[in-house]
Amino acid sequence: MTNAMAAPLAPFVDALPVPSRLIAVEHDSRLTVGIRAGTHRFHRDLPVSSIWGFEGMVPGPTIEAERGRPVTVEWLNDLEGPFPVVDTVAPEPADADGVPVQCLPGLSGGEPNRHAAGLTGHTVVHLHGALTPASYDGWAENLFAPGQTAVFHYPMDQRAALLWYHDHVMGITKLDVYAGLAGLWIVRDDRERELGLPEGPPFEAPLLIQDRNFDLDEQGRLTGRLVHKTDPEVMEAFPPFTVVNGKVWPVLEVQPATYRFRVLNGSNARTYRLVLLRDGAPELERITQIGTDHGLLRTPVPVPADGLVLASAERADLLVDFADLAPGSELTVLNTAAAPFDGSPFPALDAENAADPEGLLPYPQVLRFRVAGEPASRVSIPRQLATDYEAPAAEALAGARRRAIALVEREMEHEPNMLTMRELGPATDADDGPLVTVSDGDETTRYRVVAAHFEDTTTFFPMLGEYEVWQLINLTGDTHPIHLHLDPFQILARRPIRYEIPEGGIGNRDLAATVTLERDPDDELDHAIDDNERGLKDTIRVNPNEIVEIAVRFNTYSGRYMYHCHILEHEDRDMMRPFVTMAPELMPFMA
Ligand SMILES: [Cu+2]
Repeated sequence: MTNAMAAPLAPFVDALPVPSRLIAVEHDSRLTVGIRAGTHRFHRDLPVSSIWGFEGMVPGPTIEAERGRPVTVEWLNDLEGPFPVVDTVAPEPADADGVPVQCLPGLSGGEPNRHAAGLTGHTVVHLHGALTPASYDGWAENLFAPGQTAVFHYPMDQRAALLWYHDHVMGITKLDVYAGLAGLWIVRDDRERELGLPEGPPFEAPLLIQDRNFDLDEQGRLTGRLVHKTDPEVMEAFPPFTVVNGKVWPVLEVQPATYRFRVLNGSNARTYRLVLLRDGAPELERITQIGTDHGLLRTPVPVPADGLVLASAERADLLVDFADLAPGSELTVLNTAAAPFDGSPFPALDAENAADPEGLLPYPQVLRFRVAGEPASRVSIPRQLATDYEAPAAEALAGARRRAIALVEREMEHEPNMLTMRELGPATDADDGPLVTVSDGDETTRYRVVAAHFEDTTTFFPMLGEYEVWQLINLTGDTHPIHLHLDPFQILARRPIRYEIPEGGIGNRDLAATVTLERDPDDELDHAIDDNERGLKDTIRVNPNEIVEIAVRFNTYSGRYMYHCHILEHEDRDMMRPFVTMAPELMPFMA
């Protein structure tokens, strides 16, 4: 018995596109990138779609930079309306047959959002994962309108890694990125070259994974018109068609050789758990992960037994070995993660049965590899990769400033739920309002909320050069990928919690909750830290019933930055907060 729905598009018929490369040193490290409306064909059998893209393309060009060679980009906003995406909330979560509307193309009875239709193209560009001075980091309120340009300087004083640039406009990032405003950015350095890793085509290929949906015409045929559809029960968009480098379910011809795939989940909300199958059986042992968000791991690691989990904005640098395969062999990448993702496991052995419309995963297909041509180079995988970082020492963290943030979903009537970060400060005995208590063994800490919304007073002022430990306390039922701008961090712990929130405990600003650091009896997650999370990260998954502790040290740039959930629908609906990095000698002058 299968849950699979008949797909309205044929999988694995379009070749995987390779985004055009813009190599900075070939342009004297001065680039001009137009941001404009364009057209794009997402599948052989779809009409062309109107999009907004960098250079009018989906995805934008892959910019390649060298460590230590600063790059200047003139971002030239040439956008014009009409906004190419129909945004809608369907009136019901399922159609007359009980199929969740998010699994289906078309508007499902939803009215087009006229405010979205009226967007004319204000934008701002953020380079995710870059160590960028605050002026050029793409603050979500510092917009440039059509006809205006922004000249941003990127020092590139950072290790080799896969970054990505994308629109970051307050409140509408979910729409602008969905319209196509995203592209990859690769930093390269000598360490990677010493290791002899594949660089450039054909043996290195980026895989930018997104999900998209399209409208229907009056005859029920797919048009290419992009649709961002949510429903009364799910405020995030989980579109049914998986798109890699801009094509729905593409196929890549590979030689019998080792390939390096630079994988980014660029979806609005969907988390993927990727499994590689041949003849229906998982072959995850072909995959070795060598890098994560901020570049190389210390040592290569296998992907987790269930598959490679990537939430929105997470990256993986993978070596995949096809060298032993005969021409004609086919391998398929499937996604086994239901949505909204809550960390629940799914065995790789069952990947062929992952289709789950109830879990907003009607089509698990992602990508296919087809082996063809002559055997070529097999890369021997070095045992030692990065040597420039270690887990922070206990002594270094002993005096670290500790911060606590509760992740909270506030149920709303007649409008989508609000997701917020509640920054917690110590409560005094005089505080008689709602409190959050966190009990760890005999020790109980009492907190009150000191900030709840983006525009509330800034309360985080990290000192440059000093370690901080941030506790992310998930009091919601879903996994949130939390992203810090500026410097990378390392995960210290994932700790199971049980908690209670009294009736009415989640207010507009207040929060009452009792959190205990022990496993909830109904909790089935293992709360493990995967080997591939023990690198330099800028986005970390915080699962339900869990506190994630990270160690972060901001080193170079003073200024106002943001941290936020990278589910774009959450980020746009208030799951974002500022912080200000400070030079210590300026602190005495702060009021
Ligand atoms: Cu979130």
